[in-house]
Amino acid sequence: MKIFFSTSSPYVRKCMAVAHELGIADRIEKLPNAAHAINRDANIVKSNPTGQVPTFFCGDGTVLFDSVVICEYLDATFGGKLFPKSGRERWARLTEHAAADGILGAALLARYEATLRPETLRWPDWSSSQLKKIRSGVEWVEGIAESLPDRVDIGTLAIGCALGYLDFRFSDMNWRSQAPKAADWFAGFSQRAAMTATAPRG
Ligand SMILES: N[C@@H](CCC(=O)N[C@@H](CS)C(=O)NCC(=O)O)C(=O)O
Repeated sequence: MKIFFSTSSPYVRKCMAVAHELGIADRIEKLPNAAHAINRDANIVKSNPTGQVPTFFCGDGTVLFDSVVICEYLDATFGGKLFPKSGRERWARLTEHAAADGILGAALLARYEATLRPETLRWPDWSSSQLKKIRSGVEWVEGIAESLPDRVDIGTLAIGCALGYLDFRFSDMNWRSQAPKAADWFAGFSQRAAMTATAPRG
C-alpha cells in the first residue's frame, strides 16, 4: 500500500492515525509529492482529479480518495473496530468525523487565504468567516466533550487531528479557552501512540 503523504496535512494525519490504531502503518509506503492548491502536482492528478493528499493506493490497482474514504477502507479491511457498523452509533461517529473535517475545511481555506492569496487580493471578511466556522466547530466539539473520553474511533481520531491542526497552524486562536472540556480530553488523547507518531511537522 502507498499514500501520497505530507507531514503537515491533517487529512493525511487522520488516515495515518487510523493506520496506526489498526497496527498497519508500517505497511504503507509514504510517497513524496508537491501537492499545492495553486501549482498542482500533475503526478497526483493522474490518480486523483483533485490533485490532493491523501491519495491512497491499495496495492491491487485500486486508488482511493479522499481521507473519509481511505479511513473507512482501512478500518473495513484491517480490523473493523473504528467505524461502528450500523445504527445510531454509526451516524454519531460519522457526524463527528464530518464536524472535524468541517473545522479542517475552514482552517485550510483560512490558511490558503493568508498564505497563498496575493496580499492585495485578500478579503478580510472571507478570513473572518472561516475563523467563525472553526469556532462554531470547536463549540460543537465542546458540546459533545463528555462523550469523548474512553473512546478510540473515527470520531475521536478525526476530532483529535482537527484540534491538533489548530495547535499547529492557529495557535493564536487559543481554542482551549473556548473548549475546556475538550481541551482536558485532548491532553490525554494526544498522547496516544497513533497521535504522537503522526504529530504535524513542516
Ligand atoms: N477532502 C479532502 C481534503 C484534502 C486536502 O485538502 N488536502 C490538502 C492538504 S491538507 C491538499 O492536498 N491541498 C492541495 C490542493 O488543495 O490542491 C480529504 O479529506 O482528503
